[in-house]
Amino acid sequence: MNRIFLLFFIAVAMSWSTAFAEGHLSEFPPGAKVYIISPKDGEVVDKTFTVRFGLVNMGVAPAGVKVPNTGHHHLLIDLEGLPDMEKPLVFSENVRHFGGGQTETEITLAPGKHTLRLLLGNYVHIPHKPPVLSEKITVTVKDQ
Ligand SMILES: [Cu+2]
Repeated sequence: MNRIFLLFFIAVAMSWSTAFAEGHLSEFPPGAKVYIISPKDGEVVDKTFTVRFGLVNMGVAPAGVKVPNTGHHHLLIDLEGLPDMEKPLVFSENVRHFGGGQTETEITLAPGKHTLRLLLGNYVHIPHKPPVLSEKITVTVKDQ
């Protein structure tokens, strides 16, 4: 009985979140492009370094603010594959939100190779359709 109730609950929760996402999708603004200004692909960086976010043909708006052709940055760190592009992005160490409208951040990573990628999300953290996604770059953090 409990299991059936749980499955029912999951089904309701899933349909709710799909319906929620459908009502909150934002279209890809014409000519939009997001990219990492620095570091450059292949760069060797200190343990703590600054990542600068570049955005073309779109504006940055804080999370919660619904303005056409805007969004806020998400930094994908060492993320395998891509998140679900039709749902609000999760908050994690690998998916960092800049809901304040920040255009750069300082991060600290362990020595070795890491991948970085930017993904724009709209006012409810859902990627645009199609997504405004940067190239994935690889940096090497110095061993000290
Ligand atoms: Cu977000």
